[in-house]
Parts: sequence; C-alpha cells; structure tokens
Amino acid sequence: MQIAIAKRALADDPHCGDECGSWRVGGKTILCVADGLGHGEHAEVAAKAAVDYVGRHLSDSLPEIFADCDRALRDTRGAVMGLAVVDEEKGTLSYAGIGNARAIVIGEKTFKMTSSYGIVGGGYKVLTVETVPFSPGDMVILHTDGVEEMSDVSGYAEIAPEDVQRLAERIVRDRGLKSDDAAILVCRWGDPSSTGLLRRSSRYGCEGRVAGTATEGEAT
Ligand SMILES: [Mn+2]
Repeated sequence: MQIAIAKRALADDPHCGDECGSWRVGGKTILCVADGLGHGEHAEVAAKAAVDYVGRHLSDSLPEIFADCDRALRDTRGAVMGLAVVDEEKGTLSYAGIGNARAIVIGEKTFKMTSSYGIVGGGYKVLTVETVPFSPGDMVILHTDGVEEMSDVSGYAEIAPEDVQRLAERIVRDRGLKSDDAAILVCRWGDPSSTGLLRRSSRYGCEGRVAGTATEGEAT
C-alpha cells in the first residue's frame, strides 16, 4: 500500500486540529482521519486522542472502535472521525465515519462513502459500516471538512499514480479551505501494471454498495 498524509493548520497555527494515522495488521491496512472540534490546541488534543485510541485497538471491529473511542474522548472537546479498513485477501474496503469526515474510493467505480451523524466523544445514535470492492490500483482518499469535497482526481492526471505524497500535498494546496485546518490521507493499492488510475477515474457516482451493514452504535 502506498500511503501519504498531508496536513495544514489554520493560519499556520503550531497546533493542528486534524490528525491522520495508518497501520498494517496482517493483510489489513487501517486508515484514520480525525478532526477535533474547532481548531487550535484543544482540537489537536481531541484529534490525537482519537487517532491514538484507534492505534491501540486495531483488532477490534469498526463499531467497537467507535463505541469505545466515543467513551474514551468524553473528557475532550470531541472529534469527527473516519476509519477505513482495507482487506487485501477479500479485496474489500470497509468504511465508517462519525461527523463530516469524508472518504472517496476511486477504482473501476467511484464510491463516495457515508459518515453517520454525531461526534466521537459527544455521542452518536447509529453507525453505518459500508463495504465496497477494492483491488490493486485502486485508491481511497480520506479527508476532513477543511478540504473541499471532490468527485474524482482526474484533474491531477499529470501526477504519477504511485506518487501519492505529491497528490496529497497538491489536493491540500488546491482544495484546502482558508477557514479551517485541513488534512488528507491518500492510500493506493500499488500495482505497477495499473498506471492509468488517475485518468480512468473521471466517472463519478454513488453506486450500489456491495455489502452494507448497519450496526447500532452507542446511544447518546
Ligand atoms: Mn474541520
């Protein structure tokens, strides 16, 4: 997996309220983006606490991680969080999010993943886990609301597909909002034979999920 993270704090604040993490466990890759409410030091504390929590509970299910992280963050300001798990053996990507964390899967088809309403550390009612196909050459982008929503990355066709760091930095530069912290995590399942990714990713649609499961989260 080729993974890149790019972050930018509002007004060059030394504290960034957005945080990202990625981990490898067995044949799985776990990707996380968290946005502490507001910005500045207290937002940073909440976002880092969320990512730290995920990193210590990688073998738990997505509903378990969100439910327990919600409890663990009660003494913080709270955070928005998106979590994706790539399972190489199954060829799938599962995503769940709370708040306005955003994720888009770009492959043969494009999937805009859905986050559920609520705040990690402030409660939520329902958590939806969505699972879509994910194959060599495919890409997933997780980002906070400090980066404008995007429907594809075809505008970056001059960037080599494997240069995910350059892509992440360009997106933050081009699409990062002046009014908020911004963070993006780009993950591409590297495969030298599939070099046309950025060019064939122009199609857009929220197409049918392969297997969606809804799980009850913690009641607020
Ligand atoms: Mn934000």
